[in-house]
Amino acid sequence: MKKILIANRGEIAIRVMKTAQKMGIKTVAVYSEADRGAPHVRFANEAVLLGPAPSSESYLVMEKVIQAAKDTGADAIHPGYGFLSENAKFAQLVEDAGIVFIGPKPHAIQVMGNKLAAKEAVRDYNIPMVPGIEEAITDVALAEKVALEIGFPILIKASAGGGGKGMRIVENIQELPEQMERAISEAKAAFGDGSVFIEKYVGSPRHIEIQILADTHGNIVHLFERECSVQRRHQKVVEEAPSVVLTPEIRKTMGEAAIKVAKACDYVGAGTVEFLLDENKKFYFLEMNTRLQVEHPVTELISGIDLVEQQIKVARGEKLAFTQEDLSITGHALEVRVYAEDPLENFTPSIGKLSVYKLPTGEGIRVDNGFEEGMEVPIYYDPMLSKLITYGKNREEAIQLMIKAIDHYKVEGIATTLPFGKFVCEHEAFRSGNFDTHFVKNYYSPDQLKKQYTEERKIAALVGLQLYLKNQKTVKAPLKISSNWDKRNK
Ligand code: MV4
Repeated sequence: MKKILIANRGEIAIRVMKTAQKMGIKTVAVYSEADRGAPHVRFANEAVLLGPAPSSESYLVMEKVIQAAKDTGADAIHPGYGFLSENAKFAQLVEDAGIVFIGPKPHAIQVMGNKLAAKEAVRDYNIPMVPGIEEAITDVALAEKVALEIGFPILIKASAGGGGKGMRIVENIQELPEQMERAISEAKAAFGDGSVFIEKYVGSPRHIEIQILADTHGNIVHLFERECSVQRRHQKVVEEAPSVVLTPEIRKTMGEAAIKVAKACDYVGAGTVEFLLDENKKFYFLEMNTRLQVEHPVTELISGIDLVEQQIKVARGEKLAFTQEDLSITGHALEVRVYAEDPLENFTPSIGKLSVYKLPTGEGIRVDNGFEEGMEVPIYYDPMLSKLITYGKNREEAIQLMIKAIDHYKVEGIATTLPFGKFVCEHEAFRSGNFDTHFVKNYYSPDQLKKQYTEERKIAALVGLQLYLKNQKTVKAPLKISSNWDKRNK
């Protein structure tokens, strides 16, 4: 493998290129008209213009991406996350073109892209799943029977959905017919597939996912968990590894369950198995993400494994160079996603120019960034600017370092979610580890954030006053000295 085309933009394109560079592999960037001046274009050895700004005319056009690889002689394509990364047809087209797709086989993408197909695939592997039905349901009478069996509240989920899209909580039997009808028509409209199924609703779960890595020789390992419970409307905000709630025993059984899920779909490469963990620390398989995830850096830091390097090695047909026993957790890592969104204005996208953009640096601080000072934030794509990641000996150290790093991250011209990240890191529920997927809903409001600003201003004023008083004292001293000096020189 001599040259990799990265079918993505922003921080993840640069992240992948860095590892390719380290491995002595050349890189090809692709870009849209809106991204002509983007850092990922300059970071690559070569770059190919795909088309107009909208991703539907550039980053999502499979034929253009594959043609760009052919034109530049790239022998592999890394899809990053989002865009074409979980498109089975794209993976197939890449393979058909004689190019290596750095990711799983189309079959695994296809199976895991459909929740019911995923449940069916793992059926014989003894994986804990939330009580419910494993087939698409259209008949209201049957739904009522199932719901009464498993008990309310229940959750209706779209089979083609994922990441929380197309879900509906149903509290009682009276609501069921109407909610089901709505769920079906929504699923049809959103995914072109009206299949829905029913699960018992787990009220206060934590979202914990396991990173796995599989080679083409049948070896599969897990790289422990990431805790992703702090999210807002299915958008993760803060992630960490390890999770404060997992005991070594649960970690081991969850890890083994994740490996079985990977086996069930003949998985190859880096993937993530999502679980819910309920208040009794029982875990349930939710879905599998067949790509490198945004939050992969926290796993890299605690495991010491470069996941992109492993993806490339697996794609080259190499055997994993380590076994499960070789892997262990060292330290604690946190990630705060930095979005160009205003936390005081209901997280609406904040558009404009990054008139000031300065990243924090230092030991234990990693910033996976895709932007630079003077750039406009394009409105066409995901508004994530970067990921701020800290690593410490323990959780407290990682949190303290994160708060410091947020303070040293200077952005002017647009609003970002950095203050929101700090709010989370300073919150008692987060610090104690006693939180679930309802953290943001339960504790966050713009007023809370404003209160934090006011507190900070008060402290800043007090520090300022103290400095002023101290300076008055020190100002007196040199005056004396200078008068002495004066005398001596007279
Ligand atoms: C659930 C659930 C409760 N009970 N399933 C949301 C994303 C998708 N992967 C599955 N999700 C959920 N499935 C049952 N049976 C609660 C969620 C859920 C959630 C899961 C992970 C992270 C954040 C979440 C926020 C709301 C709901």
